[in-house]
Amino acid sequence: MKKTLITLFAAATMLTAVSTVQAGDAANGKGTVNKIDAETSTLNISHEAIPAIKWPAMTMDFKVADKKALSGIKAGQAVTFGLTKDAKTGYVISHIEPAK
Ligand SMILES: [Cu+2]
Repeated sequence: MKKTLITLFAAATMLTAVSTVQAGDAANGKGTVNKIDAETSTLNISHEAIPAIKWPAMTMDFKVADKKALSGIKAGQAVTFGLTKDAKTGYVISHIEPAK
């Protein structure tokens, strides 16, 4: 029984991890990665409009909150991502996944 509960919990955690909408996100976006700079944790993304924060479509640099978010992301890839607002640096990518 205990094992079943642990398995269920792990599955629920994984579902949360792959979801594009996460608690704490200010907005979610869609776009294409142009360039990745792992050293500075910066991505250049051409993103679609993000109505939640009144952004038109544009090409810009984003910082990722955690470098680990970059694993599995490649230049040229279509992605979905979440943004959180950092008091100092503005919007940063909280999570990013290849678009489905
Ligand atoms: Cu932008």
